[in-house]
Amino acid sequence: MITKSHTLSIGIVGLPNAGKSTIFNALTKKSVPAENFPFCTIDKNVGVIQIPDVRLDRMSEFFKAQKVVPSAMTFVDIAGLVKGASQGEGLGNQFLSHIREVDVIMYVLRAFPSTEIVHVYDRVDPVEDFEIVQSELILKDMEVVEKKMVGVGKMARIGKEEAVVESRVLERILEGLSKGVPVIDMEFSEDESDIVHELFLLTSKPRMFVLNCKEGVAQEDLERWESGLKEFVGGKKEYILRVDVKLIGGGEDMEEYKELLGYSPSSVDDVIDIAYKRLNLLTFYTGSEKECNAWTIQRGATVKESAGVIHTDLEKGFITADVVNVDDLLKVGGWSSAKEKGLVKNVGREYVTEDGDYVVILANK
Ligand SMILES: Nc1nc2c(ncn2[C@@H]2O[C@H](COP(=O)(O)OP(=O)(O)O)[C@@H](O)[C@H]2O)c(=O)[nH]1
Ligand SMILES: [Mg+2]
Repeated sequence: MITKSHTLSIGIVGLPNAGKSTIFNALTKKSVPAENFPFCTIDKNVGVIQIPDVRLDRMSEFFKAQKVVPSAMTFVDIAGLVKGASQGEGLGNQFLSHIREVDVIMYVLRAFPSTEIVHVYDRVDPVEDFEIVQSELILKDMEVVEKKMVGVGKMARIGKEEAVVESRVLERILEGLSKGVPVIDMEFSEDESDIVHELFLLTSKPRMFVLNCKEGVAQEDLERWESGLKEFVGGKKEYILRVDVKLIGGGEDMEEYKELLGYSPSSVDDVIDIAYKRLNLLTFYTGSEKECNAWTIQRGATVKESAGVIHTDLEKGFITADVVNVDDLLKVGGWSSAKEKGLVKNVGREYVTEDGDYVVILANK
């Protein structure tokens, strides 16, 4: 499944007082004005930031481009969930609908003790906090699936073949959810995955974790929590970030503070980088004196699908594309020498776009 998107969005989820808004503010300090990105809504809980990209910087410098459009990332600060949110306790329900729209869920988990800032459950246990929040999402998904099953079941009983297949998938999802398994951890065939995707279930989204720490938190606690969370991100420790809100934006006393902490806390760029990896994305480029663009697409996408990110018409009318690695292009001094040196490949619709490709698309209008 290819996400055709010039931006991707990350929903910040967690218990109240976990530090979500603090981290959201740090991340979006470098927010771009919303009018640069017509697709984004104006909302104080939504921040759009540009993805730092040295290749795009070099390319726009080379072309002396009049306009530069980097890829963007949207962060959505979703208000705190507590037990019972799926039933609509507090404002829970409303915020669950915000999560539905994001590509990745970033769980912010409180890993700092404090006497002044109350923890809703009066203890520090990020792994359990995650499980509480996730079970609310699971309950919400169960509700959606159950509702869906009613309609699909009817169609299945009158013998609609697609409905029979869908109904089987729904049953399996429900069974998994009722055992506490989020959809992302269930296995589906390719056809089934399409059905699952259409449901936009909350627990089908990839997860990443931010442990909101500060100095004085014991290393062994951090390590224990990380290993507790690891299984939820396919065993990949890189999807768990230790963040210190004081340092996320960088700072002058960084080095001194690192020593105090005993590790290097993550920066805004690290968070973006990991989210990018989590979604299995790559960047490709288009550029000229007029405008230089960085585009985002999932790995595995063909050049024709990539063309669709730029414009749907380019995908529809796709004929062929010329491709060269952007660094190579700049190294040899531009298009004509890249062509002369045989670096430019002419490719068909089945070509799989690579990270760093500079593409020129030929399409029927
Ligand atoms: N000591 C300390 N306080 C923090 C930290 N992160 C957030 N806070 C404070 O905890 C309170 C709740 O944070 P907030 O970001 O609003 O939490 P949210 O409810 O998850 O959005 C605020 O008073 C923050 O200043 C942290 O890492 N250390
Ligand atoms: Mg908040």
